[in-house]
Amino acid sequence: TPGRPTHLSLLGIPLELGAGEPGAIMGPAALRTAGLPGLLAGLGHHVVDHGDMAPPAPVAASLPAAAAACRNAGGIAAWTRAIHDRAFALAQGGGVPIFLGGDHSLSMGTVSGIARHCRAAGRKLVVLWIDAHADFNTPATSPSGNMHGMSTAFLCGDPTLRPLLGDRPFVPVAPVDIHLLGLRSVDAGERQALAAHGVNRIDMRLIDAFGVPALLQRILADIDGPDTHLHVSLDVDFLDPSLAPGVGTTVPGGASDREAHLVMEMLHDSGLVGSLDVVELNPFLDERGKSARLLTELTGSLFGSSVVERPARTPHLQETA
Ligand code: B3U
Ligand code: MN
Ligand code: MN
Repeated sequence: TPGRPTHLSLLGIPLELGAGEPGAIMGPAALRTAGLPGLLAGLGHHVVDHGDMAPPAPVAASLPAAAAACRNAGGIAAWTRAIHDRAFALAQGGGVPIFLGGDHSLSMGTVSGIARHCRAAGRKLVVLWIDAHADFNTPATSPSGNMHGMSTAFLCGDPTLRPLLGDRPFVPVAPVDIHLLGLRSVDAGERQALAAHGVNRIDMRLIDAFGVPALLQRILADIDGPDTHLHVSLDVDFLDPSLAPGVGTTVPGGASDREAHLVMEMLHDSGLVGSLDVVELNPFLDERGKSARLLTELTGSLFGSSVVERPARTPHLQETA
């Protein structure tokens, strides 16, 4: 295994309230069935599987009308707070948390918890959002009301979504510190807002024209620094639906398995990755586990799986656990 062994903390988040159709609740189980914990341990890492989160009790206080109008808003608010607490605690405990979803609304909790940790630790947080979508809708712009399409807007501090986090300290992520990779389905309202806020966007056209290596190298060179924590949020629909059909929001023209592996390998070699979400896997829609298997292999690549030994840079982020 190139690179150093790392303390990895797996946490299953069986959440599907943010998605348009059910099934993502089974995501964590499918990733375990595909062998994810064993694969990571086999790479030499110290793996602790914290199991699945239990569904939190619904929030007592009611949400403001704008947020409350979204689908399952009360449930999402309760989950966001509970996930935030777990993510913050896991990050504070040292090591690299890996969050197994569950739909992409869970990242409102994971990334906000990581952002709070980074502020406490004096680190800069950069988010790499690997997804066909921008997830930058707000309750006002969303065509669906599905909250998995609003996560990045929440993280950037959209005031109508802020109440989801309740009394937890909210540390916003600057839009310029979010990098969207793999875009090919963006709503009109989102598109305007992304440009206005200066969110970094790499769409499939750029990937076709310039390839993964040049584009990712530019991001990594930009953010490189000993105090940078890179959070990777991997949505299954980044991948082409022919390779990963197990997701509710397939969009044609996605990444190949080779492109996706290269992204993960380059991220590993950077030594910058401090936390990971693997989201939107819907095993009910999968074909004989192929999406779960591919995601498991990609996660392996992110944590050092490699056919030929290659020297990796010493990770900046050292576990304390
Ligand atoms: N942009 C659409 C579709 C969508 C976004 N994220 C996912 N789907 N997974 C929406 O509903 O916000
Ligand atoms: Mn997404
Ligand atoms: Mn998506």
